[in-house]
Amino acid sequence: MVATVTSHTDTRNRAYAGEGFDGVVRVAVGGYYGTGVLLYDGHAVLTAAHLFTHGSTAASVTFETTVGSQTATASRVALQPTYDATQGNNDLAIVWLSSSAPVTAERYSLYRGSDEIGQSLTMVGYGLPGMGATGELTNYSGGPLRLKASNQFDADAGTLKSGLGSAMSWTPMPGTQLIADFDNGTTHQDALGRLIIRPGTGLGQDEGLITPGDSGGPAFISGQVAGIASYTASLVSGGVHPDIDSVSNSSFGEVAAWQRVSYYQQWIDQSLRAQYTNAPTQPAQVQKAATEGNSGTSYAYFLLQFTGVRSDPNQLLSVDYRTRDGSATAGEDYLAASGTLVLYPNENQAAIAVEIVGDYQAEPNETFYLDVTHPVGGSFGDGVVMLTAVRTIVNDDGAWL
Ligand SMILES: [Ca+2]
Ligand SMILES: [Ca+2]
Ligand SMILES: [Ca+2]
Ligand SMILES: [Ca+2]
Repeated sequence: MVATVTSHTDTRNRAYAGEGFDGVVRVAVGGYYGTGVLLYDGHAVLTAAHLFTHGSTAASVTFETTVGSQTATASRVALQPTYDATQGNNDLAIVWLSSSAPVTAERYSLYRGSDEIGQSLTMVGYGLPGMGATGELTNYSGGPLRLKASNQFDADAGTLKSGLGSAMSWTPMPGTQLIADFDNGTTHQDALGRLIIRPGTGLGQDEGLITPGDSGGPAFISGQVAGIASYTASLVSGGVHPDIDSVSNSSFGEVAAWQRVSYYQQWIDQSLRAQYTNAPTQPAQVQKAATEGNSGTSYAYFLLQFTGVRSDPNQLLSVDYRTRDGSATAGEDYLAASGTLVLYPNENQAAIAVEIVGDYQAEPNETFYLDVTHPVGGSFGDGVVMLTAVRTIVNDDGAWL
């Protein structure tokens, strides 16, 4: 994926296994390919809805991690309910895996802030390689490559539409798509500088843009998923034509759009939670011990409840959470998890799922903790700044001596 400043044969743009991007996957749908990103629950991949517009919903996902390549089939696909193929709006899909993802693949949290514009991003994906000066390599015949590049979110797509009007043939929903341009350091190819006066001539050799096959791939801010690759465009407005070659090919002077994950966090979070099997819905159902299992991962759940009254019914409530080792070790016995749990309007409780790693090794029963901090919109009670719960992983592999 990713058109870059230097050639794809330059290792600077490779996202090799073990470098933090092993949760970025290749998604196959029918005969079409895109990219996706493994979400925090270890069972679902976020990608683009438009991968599913060719008549097939039979999807598979390929991981490349430190233990090699593994392909998992999808058990379920959900397109964003208001996806609009004509306008490219709400272009998101969630693909659930028929089994848990490899434990060697990173799970990623969502970027939940609304301050993306002006921040730099790292894009990763399996699209066609190419170079900014000449565009994507349409005749590329090598195997799929996972590449990475950087850029900066310069504008909301709605701002671009306001500035360009009919020079843009589609109408993005304001606030839902983030735009970056492919700079080569010159003002002439500074597309957003010239089109809507958002000047910036790029990140030098780190700069890049998405290409075909990157659709659905993540744009990370600080290691969290902030955008999902959606489309590119070679824009012309009045006498301004920043594209270096006037061909739509992900070259210098073009722009790209990512669906804005922070805008869609409620749909993503609630879709994931709805697929948790046997999650507790009341305190009496919470299981403080979880049987280890023998392969893949299974969930231990924590239940967060808000028992107060919202000052405003539309207020979002949230807490931060982070696992901590007891006698169990993160990465071996369970997978470390941290993030923000948001309770949306009309929601007063939700489960946090932590993955327990199954194996056949006899061990003692072991414990780990979940620390919950920073309540927003509520409190833990006078003077209480942290809540801690413990879970026991119960050995199921015979006597441990
Ligand atoms: Ca740029
Ligand atoms: Ca620029
Ligand atoms: Ca071009
Ligand atoms: Ca076991």
